[in-house]
Amino acid sequence: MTDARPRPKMRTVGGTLEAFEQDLISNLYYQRGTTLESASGPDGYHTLAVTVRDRLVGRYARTAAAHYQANPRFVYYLSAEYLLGRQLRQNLLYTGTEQFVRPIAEDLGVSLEELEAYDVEPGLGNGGLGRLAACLLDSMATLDIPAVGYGIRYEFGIFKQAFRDGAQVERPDDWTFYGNPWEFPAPDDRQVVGFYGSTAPALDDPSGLRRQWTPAETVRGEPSHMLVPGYGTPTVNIIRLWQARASRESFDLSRFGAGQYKEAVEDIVQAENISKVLYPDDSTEQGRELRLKQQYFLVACSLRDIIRRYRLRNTGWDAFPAKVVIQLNDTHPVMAITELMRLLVDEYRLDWDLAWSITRRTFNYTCHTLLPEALETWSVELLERLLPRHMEIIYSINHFFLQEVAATYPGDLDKMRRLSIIQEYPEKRVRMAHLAVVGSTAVNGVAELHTRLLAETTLRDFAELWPQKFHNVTNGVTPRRFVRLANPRLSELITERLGDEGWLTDLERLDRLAGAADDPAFLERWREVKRLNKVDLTHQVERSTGVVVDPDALCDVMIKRFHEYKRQHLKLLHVITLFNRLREMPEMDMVPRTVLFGGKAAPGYHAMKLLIRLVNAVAETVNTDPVVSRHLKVVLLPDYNVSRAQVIIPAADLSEQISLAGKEASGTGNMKLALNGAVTIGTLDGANIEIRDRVGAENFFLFGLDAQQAVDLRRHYEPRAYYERDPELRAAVDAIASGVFAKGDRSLFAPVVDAMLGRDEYLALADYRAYVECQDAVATAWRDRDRWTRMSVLNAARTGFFSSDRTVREYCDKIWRVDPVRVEPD
Ligand code: CRA
Repeated sequence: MTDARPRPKMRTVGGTLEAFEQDLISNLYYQRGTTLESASGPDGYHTLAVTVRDRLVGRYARTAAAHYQANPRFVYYLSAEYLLGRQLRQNLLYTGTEQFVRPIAEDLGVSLEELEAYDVEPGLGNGGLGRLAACLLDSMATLDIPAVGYGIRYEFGIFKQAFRDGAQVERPDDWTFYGNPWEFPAPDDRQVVGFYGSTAPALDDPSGLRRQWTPAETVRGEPSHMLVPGYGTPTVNIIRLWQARASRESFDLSRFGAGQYKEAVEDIVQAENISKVLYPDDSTEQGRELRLKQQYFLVACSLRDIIRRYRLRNTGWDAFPAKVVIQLNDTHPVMAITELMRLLVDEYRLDWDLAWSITRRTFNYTCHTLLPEALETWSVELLERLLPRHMEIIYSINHFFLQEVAATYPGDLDKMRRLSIIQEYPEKRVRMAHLAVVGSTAVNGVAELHTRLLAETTLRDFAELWPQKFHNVTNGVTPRRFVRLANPRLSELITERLGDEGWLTDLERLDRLAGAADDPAFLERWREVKRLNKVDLTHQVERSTGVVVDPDALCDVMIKRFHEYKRQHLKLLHVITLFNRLREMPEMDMVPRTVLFGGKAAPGYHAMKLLIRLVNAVAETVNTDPVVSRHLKVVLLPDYNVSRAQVIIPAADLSEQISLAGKEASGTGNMKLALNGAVTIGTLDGANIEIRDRVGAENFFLFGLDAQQAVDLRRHYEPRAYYERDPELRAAVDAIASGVFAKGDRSLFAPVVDAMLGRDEYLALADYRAYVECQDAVATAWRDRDRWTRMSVLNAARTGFFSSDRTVREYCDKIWRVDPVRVEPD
């Protein structure tokens, strides 16, 4: 793994253009076994990828050496999801080799864009939580924090979304079809994990707390890692992904010999299914055995690896919490708490109290939701079967915890019942969030409002019991991917204005742009950047949907998973209102708009799949109406993912963040859009509040109920009253009911109407009038070009706080207490 090439003088591992070209040709020859004359597209891509990747390997080796030398406290980030985005451009940027590729590619007669078409993004996550994990890892590396991310190498990532007759169809995401040049297998570090079986008392343990588990089934976890380079630093961390493999004995040779081909590989299939697919549900649980298996597989492999790494430089267990801090990304990896207890007590023979003290000091938990249905629980019956020893450990943890509770609140049985890790009714289940809080040092929410509501509602009893455990760490996003890579034009303009690229690692420097918001020449250039980005987006929209949109129209975007609480249906009611207005008054002078939706619905989430159909149906009706389509276009861009986000976000004028207040934990798309100069229309929810505080109320379109008002209204809410009172709302709902968007079929979208007029769970009708009026104010503001551009500039200038570098610094200060380790420069 040594890098024998001459060392460049700059802080880039790029070397010279000639050396890069030489390496390319030699990699093509020796790695792909082909020549320039006969290379295919994938050959070209793969060769470029490994040539760039190799420039990171030297840095990685030096990082590992520096970490070994320093023996620091490490952050281990455990997450069931990572949405890393495409790797090629990122790594060209981080290695400083971007500059070489264009001239070389030109020489060779291919374009970077052609090669990039083969750069598949690993879709190992659903949405915000998975992308947050990737942003935090990017920032940890950039800040030289010794860290390892652990996750699962799903064979199939988040499904690919297509539309057939407007309905979502899901196709498997075979992301490694062409191989994954960014990944290094590490077979020597494989682990074995057990499932099922039985437990028995340990002979020499009078306390009865140590027991022996004999699993009935074992599976191998094979790791590979992807490199996570820091920006502007030689640090390269890794993310280690586990893939399930059957143990070699699983192949039944005798059955195969007897012609029983299916039966012969049955065990293999069963074992390898564990890492087969990412569960494509966002915030709701399916309660499936395989999912629990996945979760345990991830934590069991990762903990063994963490202990292996710890033991490279340390002996004994006393120092473990000083050297290891494990961050649990939501509840999916929370079984790690019980697994560490099992390892320490049963296998390393520590006594219970010491093991518990070590465990509690090692873990921290980030909660990402407020929705009760998203709080994971597992049935005791399933746990007893799949992980019998872990269930016993949970009972013991709960027993000691409830003793603590009883001592604090003597006689308060209600309190005990509410705090217990075990839910008793209607069936016995393990509350993973409770286990997480009990077993962690710190618990954090992901935006100020979220943290406050967690402490007041969802985790209230815990916040009363242990107030000092609760922290807020507002989410952030990496400016490298979401500004520099996604929006090179804006980045150049910013760099020119600020004098250097320092803002990319110190994002609050963007505030110096605020002065430029009054400079007409600057505003003109800002607008020009936006326009060019919108032209790019227009091409993408036309390519993937055939719809032609006007780059000068207001680009109004709502990009996020389809979920009722996010209220895509409220946006749709607004769209239909504009449609109705134009139909009624064809001559009206309406601000031209392109409304762009992007997002997937969980395959089993029928209400949202129907809403997707409705969005597509409305789009079709609007876009083909000769009058309406002159002012309004509606597009649902298929297969929204990180790569598409990178095209949409730089082009957006208006950012839709319209969840019902009190439901969106934070949101991170809101931050990405504001940083790229989109103005937000939003409710007082999640991080919207903090965005508004920073950009100023005059640069943010606020509407709707706040969290408290929403709770109060919910108690006596009657959506029909709003429908009856407001003619425009009635017309919009009636339009859906009438079948105009379904070729006259009144039944197709009836469930959408029924949900709105029936319960309207997320109070869309209550917020409708305020929302439409706010959108009218948006249109008025848009007509004043300079006013709008000023708002746009100020949104970017004042949202530097939302860099994930700041988020990571806060985790370091409040929770992790880790120090950076400097790596020898190139
Ligand atoms: N769905 C929240 O809903 C938040 C991200 C990242 C979510 C978002 O509001 O920005 O996490 N929660 O913190 C989640 O996945 C399991 O809960 C999300 O992405």
